[in-house]
Amino acid sequence: MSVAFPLALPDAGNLSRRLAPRIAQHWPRLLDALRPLYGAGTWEAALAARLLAAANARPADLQQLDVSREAAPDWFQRPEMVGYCCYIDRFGGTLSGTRDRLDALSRLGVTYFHPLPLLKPREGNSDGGFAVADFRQVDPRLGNLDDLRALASDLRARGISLCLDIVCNHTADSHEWALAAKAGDPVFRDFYHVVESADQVAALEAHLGQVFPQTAPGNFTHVAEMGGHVWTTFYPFQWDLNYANPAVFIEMMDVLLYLANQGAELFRLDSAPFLWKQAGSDCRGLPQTHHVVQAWRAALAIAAPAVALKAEAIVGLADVLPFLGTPDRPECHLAYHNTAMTALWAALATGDTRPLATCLTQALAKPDGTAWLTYVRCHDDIIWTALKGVIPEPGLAWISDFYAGAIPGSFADGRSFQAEPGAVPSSNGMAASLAGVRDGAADNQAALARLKLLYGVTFALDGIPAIYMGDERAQTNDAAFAARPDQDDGRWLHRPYMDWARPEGPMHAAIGQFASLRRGRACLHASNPARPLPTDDPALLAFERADAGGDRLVCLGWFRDVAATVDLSGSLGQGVWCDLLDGSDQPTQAVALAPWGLRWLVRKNG
Ligand code: OTU
Repeated sequence: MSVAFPLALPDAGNLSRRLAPRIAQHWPRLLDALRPLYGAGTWEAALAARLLAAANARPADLQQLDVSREAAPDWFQRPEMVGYCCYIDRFGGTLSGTRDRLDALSRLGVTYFHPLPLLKPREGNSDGGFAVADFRQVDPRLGNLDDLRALASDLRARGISLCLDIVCNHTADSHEWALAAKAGDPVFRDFYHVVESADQVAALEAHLGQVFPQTAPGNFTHVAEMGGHVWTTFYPFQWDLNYANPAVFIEMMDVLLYLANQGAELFRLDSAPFLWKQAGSDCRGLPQTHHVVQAWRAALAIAAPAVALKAEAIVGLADVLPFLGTPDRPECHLAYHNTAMTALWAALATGDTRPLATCLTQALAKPDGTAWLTYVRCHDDIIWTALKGVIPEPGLAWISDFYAGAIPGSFADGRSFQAEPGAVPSSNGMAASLAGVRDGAADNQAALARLKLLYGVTFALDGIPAIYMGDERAQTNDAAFAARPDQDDGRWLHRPYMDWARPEGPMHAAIGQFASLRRGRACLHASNPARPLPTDDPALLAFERADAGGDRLVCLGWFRDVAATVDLSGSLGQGVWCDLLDGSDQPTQAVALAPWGLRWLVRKNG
């Protein structure tokens, strides 16, 4: 079977000179990923034509970016990388309003900006924009494509890369493909999964979990016009795409390339584990799903090599790691480090950092040339079941209750989210509220120390640390969400409008300091993983980041509400280390820790 590119390369604008080496390297990889799914066939020429057209349409400034990123492929691993995630309407009102707020990002040292979905959603409830009606249009309430391109180029001028969501598992029920399918077009019917009988639904359901068992029970929705039950893993208006159809792969690849050409530099692959369906399985993280992602990676490497992929797989670490691929079969550049995030919150509740150290040790299996997206909070719930196997289930249930405020003495002000019967409910709430900040309280000092501890550890891990909008001002829950239309989903508790009038306060200063200390610090390059160090006390987290050139940083996190002095000479040797955060000297045999203390230690004079 031929692995030659099926089309001649036109010579317009040096296209062939630019593309030939990339095609030689990545086209065979792309076929290698897709032929096991689709067999050899006419889809190959159709796909090649879309790749060429997108490469041809790539604006000159982005072509230049491609060249510079090919020369510096570690750009997303650099220590200066700092992320920021928000909803556009809640941050800047509109895309152009957001362009006026970029100083707020630069002041925090941000180099990566991830606005949550901003493409045209369905009308009414759209799951916060995760039900996309048109992948090539911006939500008209936020602006238009010109505004998006302008935002991308303003960001790039500041050294900030734009990350966009690719909601690749499903479309809105009002997307033109879904409308055509409903109107009876067999070509588009084949873009979705339609199951005819209730018995077939029951047989499939027997193996499937449920993501939203209360607000969206089951995985199928009966649609009369379709004469059957449409596969809808999430809300009934989110129709799962049928990746067994090569036309679906090609269309979604084209969406990636189109948005890359508008200026997106990273893509968050939403709900990545769910792409491929196979009767009799739980349809999560199937091998074919990885083939699809590997093929997207190869397509981008040909037509838009500046662009990086990030997997959104909020599952156990063993199921996240495959999304980072292998040296022969590269997949995503980045993946959410959700087990570290979840274990961090677990440590804050229990005072036991050992599960977190376990997660960090397991994460050492991450392949070279990739990085984690590290974070404290995001727009979703904290999913405790991702720690199954790390913390026994009764422990996870206790932690879930702790963050719902149901354990006597708990500092947390969060709420439980829906779970399947018998499963541990996940948790909602802004980071500040979960850490115990209460607006108007006489004393938020301990709560702020806890929030700072979480962010300080997250910024010391290997990868891009991402700030969730509002955390930099310790913004609390938006308890009024339920009164708003289409906000019956409990996750809106932690999706407030940015309170620009709120004082920046100590969290802003702390995050700004973490970001500036990261810059240029060789050991904090993502190629140097966080290695846990042994400690005598389960409440003490210690890990080191070390560079081959000798740069070394040890992060300490103390997960207790009392001050302590600890002896670290066993793992660090005798000597004096300096804390970059407060400038103090700390002899290794007597390191002083404040309640919920955090230290970034470097060897003195070394
Ligand atoms: C994602 O989350 C988004 O982040 C959510 O906001 C969306 O509602 C959802 O997809 C549908 O588009 O289950 O609780 O392993 O955990 O895809 C959040 C991945 C989710 C899933 C994740 C999903």
